[in-house]
Amino acid sequence: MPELKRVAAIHDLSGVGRCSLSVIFPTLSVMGIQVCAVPTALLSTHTNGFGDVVLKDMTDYIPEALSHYISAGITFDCIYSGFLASEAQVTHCLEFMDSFKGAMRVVDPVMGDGGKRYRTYDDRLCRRMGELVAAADIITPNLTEAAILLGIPYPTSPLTVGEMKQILVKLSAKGPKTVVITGAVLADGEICNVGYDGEHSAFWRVPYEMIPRSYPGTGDIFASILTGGLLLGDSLPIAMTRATAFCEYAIKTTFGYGAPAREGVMLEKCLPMLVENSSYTQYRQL
Ligand code: PXL
Repeated sequence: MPELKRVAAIHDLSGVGRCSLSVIFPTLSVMGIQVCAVPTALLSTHTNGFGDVVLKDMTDYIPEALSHYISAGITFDCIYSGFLASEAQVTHCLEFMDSFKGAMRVVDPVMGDGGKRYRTYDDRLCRRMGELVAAADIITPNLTEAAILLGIPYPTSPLTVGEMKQILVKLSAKGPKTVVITGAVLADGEICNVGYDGEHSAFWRVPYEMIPRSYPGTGDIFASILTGGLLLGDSLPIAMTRATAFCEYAIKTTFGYGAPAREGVMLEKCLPMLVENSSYTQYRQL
């Protein structure tokens, strides 16, 4: 029997808008990885552009599901968290991590984008997200989330490579060996996803073409494919390139069709690319 990796995905399920579990399931599944959903909240849509959202908080469900998994002898190769609906969910994510010691710990510290916090995140939840980051092996903030985690202003002008490296190293000093920041605008004119591998003191960048539109859920797709790549044995630069290449393709496809931005990228049209044999060579040293 082939050994398939299994991920506990502690994220919300938003019915409309192609983010979180709605994109994590298909992307990891086509990569041959089993997704076990641990929903943090059920939402009618994501919180960015559809007005008054219906939100059902699933905080109480999470520790009960964990107890069941432990008693049933179920194990996971990876604990991967994202959008959280309450401070208590940080504690529950930590309990998940403690319960499956060998599992890779990926924290996507979903808190905001474009310099702004998402409307369901307050100071206290953001502070507690810092605790989760400290327990992670790998984190995948965007630049907004990196600034929140470090308590610095959101950089509104391009960053030099030296400044970018400092941000990566400071985040890694909080605990995670591997830090990947999405959407970095660099002073040398490139828009990149940048990464730091603290174990080998290596810095990476994967440049991509900027499209003048922001699609919700692309951070989730990126983090999901990065996680999948690392679980399949990719090196960090290859996993970053795999994830960047797919996001760029999905964004350009969606932009090309003129589809409404708030509905996210046209994932259904793009998924086959994830199973094609591609060469991932665009990365460079930062
Ligand atoms: O894609 C991040 C995300 C996840 N979950 C919910 C969101 C967002 C971003 O808006 O609202 C519910």
